[in-house]
Amino acid sequence: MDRPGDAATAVRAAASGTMRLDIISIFPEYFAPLDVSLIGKARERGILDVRVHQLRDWAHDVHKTVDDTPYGGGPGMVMKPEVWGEAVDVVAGGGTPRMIVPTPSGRPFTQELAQELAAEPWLLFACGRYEGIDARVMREYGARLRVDELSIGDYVLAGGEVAVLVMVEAIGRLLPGVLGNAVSAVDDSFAPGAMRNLLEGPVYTKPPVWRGHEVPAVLLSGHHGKVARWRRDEALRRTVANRPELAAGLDPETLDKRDREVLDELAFRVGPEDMAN
Ligand code: JFH
Repeated sequence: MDRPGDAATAVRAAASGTMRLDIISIFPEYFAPLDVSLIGKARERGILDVRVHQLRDWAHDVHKTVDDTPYGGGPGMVMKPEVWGEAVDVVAGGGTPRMIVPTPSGRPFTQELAQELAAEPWLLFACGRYEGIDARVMREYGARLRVDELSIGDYVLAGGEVAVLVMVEAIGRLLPGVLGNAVSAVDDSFAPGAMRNLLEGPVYTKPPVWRGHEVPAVLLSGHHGKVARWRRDEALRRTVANRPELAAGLDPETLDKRDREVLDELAFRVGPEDMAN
């Protein structure tokens, strides 16, 4: 297998459009997992070109300071704009990567956004720590680049690094040639399209009985129509149990008679929320 710097890899990059990912962080060690598994293989194949940068390389004082106290008071520290400015200027160079800044106050990172980002040639991820990055950094680069402040969920991490790992994995598996089975990525629960708003049901493999637990007989029947119907029943049940807000948003027009039976058994009502009380 050839290496990302090889001539063969450079040729493939130019021909098939390698995605370049730059990541700026004070903890580059966080990104060791990008050397393994799906993303590691994509890098070996020349599909992904990942470059991790130490933010402190652009801090000039003896202590390599990247943070300072917040204007207006309050707890914690804020990342200084000058260090970020030098880092992004050098990493972006004269180019125009799409800049992604994880933050708990960003717009949601969704499967739809992962698909949109998977079509970009170059992404630059800026990982904050402490209470975040001085807002003028996003203002400055928002005038030159497309800047997205994104949240991976409603909980507070200690910094942007883990959010970037999540986003890189979600985006990376959508790139052509990354997944062994090219069709699996388009069939995801949250992919925009037919099965949107329905979670996946349970899955099983051999043996048919394990510690006394049987695989549902319908899956061994070879009856494709019955299997599809059973899977949809299970998907509906699981969606009602785990994500009632998704189930409530199902379009009644997309529900057949059997769907309505399953939902009736669960005493679940589809449609706009009742605002009458
Ligand atoms: C990040 C951190 C902000 C401020 C009340 C709630 C938050 C701590 C950089 C993304 C998601 C993150 C995330 C991303 C980047 C950074 C820690 C930020 C505050 C006020 C406290 C620093 C967190 N989806 N969750 N977390 N932090 N508080």
